[in-house]
Amino acid sequence: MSDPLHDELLGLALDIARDAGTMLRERRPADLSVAATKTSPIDVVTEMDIAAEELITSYLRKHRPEDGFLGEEGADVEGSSGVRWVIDPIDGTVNYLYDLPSWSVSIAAEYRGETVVGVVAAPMREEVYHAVLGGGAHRNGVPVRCRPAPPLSQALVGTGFGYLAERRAAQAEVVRALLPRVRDIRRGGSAAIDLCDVACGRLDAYYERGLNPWDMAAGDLIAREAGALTGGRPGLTPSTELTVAASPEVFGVLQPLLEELGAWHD
Ligand code: LIP
Repeated sequence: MSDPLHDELLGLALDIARDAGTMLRERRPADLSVAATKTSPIDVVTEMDIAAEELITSYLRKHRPEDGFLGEEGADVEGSSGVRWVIDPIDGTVNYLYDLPSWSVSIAAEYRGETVVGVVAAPMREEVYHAVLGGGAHRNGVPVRCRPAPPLSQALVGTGFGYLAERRAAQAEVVRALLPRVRDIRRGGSAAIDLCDVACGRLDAYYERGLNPWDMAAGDLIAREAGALTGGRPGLTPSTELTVAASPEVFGVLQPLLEELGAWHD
């Protein structure tokens, strides 16, 4: 039996993720440039990231004025309803800047600290992924499940890299050691899409060090509701230190290997 609060939060998230995705796709300036940088000269923000976050937070605040917000581009409001929205207005900003198609709008809703709704819109794929806690994962409204597990040597593994040279050097060493032990590596550029690809069986696994809450909040729930396991270092939940998502059998082999390879530190 569905929860009326979850249903309301899902409806709002689906509506505004789709609208923001349409705005980003149809109004992307041909001469889009970098508006600002954050942790390094390659950690960029565009005017469209800022515009999309404003569009999303304004819509949600209009419908649920007592909720809290955490957004990549600065939204940080303590609410009083128990609900907090965790928003990445463009996940895959560098791809969006270069007009590459792998970017998404990621919106999660937490209730009393637990993610209960996750929505990821991938406009250039014409796909919207969603999950409600306990309600399964969906792509364009159709249920999805993670891929039956292959041996690690036949696993297609997604990953990503940070914006600081020292961290990228350490991450390259992990990939160097991992690559001969798996089918192949994919680096898509949007953690939210990578997590949804695990949910849909398009990746056997995904891992990354350095993600922010807004990168992973929605995709983590979608992956788990599709039957994947997610975590960080052994015994820990996904975090900035390390995020791992995979079908259970692949997860059971990959997580200890990433621990051995030091994927959790620079
Ligand atoms: C991106 C992540 C991606 C990571 C990039 C970047 P952003 O988020 O989704 O997985 O590898 O470095 O952090 O910054 O585009 O919202």
